[in-house]
Amino acid sequence: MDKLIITAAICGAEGSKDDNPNLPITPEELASEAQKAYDAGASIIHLHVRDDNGEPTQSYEVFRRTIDMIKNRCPDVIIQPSTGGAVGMTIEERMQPLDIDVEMATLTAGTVNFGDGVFYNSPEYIEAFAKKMRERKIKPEIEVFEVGMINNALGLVKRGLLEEPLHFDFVMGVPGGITGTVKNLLHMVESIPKGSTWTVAGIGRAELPLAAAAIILGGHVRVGFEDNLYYRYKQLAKSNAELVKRVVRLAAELEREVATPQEARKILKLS
Ligand code: KMH
Ligand code: ZN
Repeated sequence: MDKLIITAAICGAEGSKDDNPNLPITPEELASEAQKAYDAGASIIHLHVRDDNGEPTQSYEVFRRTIDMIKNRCPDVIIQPSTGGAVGMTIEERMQPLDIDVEMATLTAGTVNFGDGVFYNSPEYIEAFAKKMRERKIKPEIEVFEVGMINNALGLVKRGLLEEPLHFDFVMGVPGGITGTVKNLLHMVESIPKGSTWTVAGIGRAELPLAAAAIILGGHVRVGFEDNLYYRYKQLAKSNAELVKRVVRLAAELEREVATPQEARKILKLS
């Protein structure tokens, strides 16, 4: 098995300091949180940013400033900005971080209900994100909220818009998307082309069991405040690093080594 790549999704677009006061919001807080997650064992930072009011934004300037700050603290970490942003954002807003020199970014492969809203990713949107990432040589992490989205991604491969080997993130447990069970994870894993890599982002209470399953199955793991604000039932997480450290301990018990960012680049075949 490859070494384990841990992604820290440190902020997201949905949580607030009212939900968990430890949620990082400002560029300084995001950079400090990213460094602690990196020191704990994360090799990828999945990044959302917020405006001065703490609301989600896809602003080029805010992303630029935050990424510079993170790179100053941990130069070799892989930064993966979100192109999903928040429900209701336009494609133009969501595209902005792709103008920054980043190695990876997310690419959601279909529309899904998302709580009370709709996370809109029409064929036209998906194609536009894929084209831009291909032009900019940014490796897409294909976000899959429902198993049918895998087929959408394979359609992009046929049309030359995505290049194999593909890298998937199974986001499981969003209200409106696929539920976060190990049975569903196995179905996802069995549905992707041979030679692909995958990670799993279990939402809320699905985070821990799906992380354990991914370690055993040879996948990779995403944890962090974007997916789960709690350490355990009724106990808020103190930091993203606390969630990363638990995955590192689990991996050690299961005898799976954790990848450095350089090792992660090789596993994911980043250019
Ligand atoms: N905030 C969600 C609506 C991504 O980062 O690409 C979308 C999301 C996916 O978080
Ligand atoms: Zn995200």
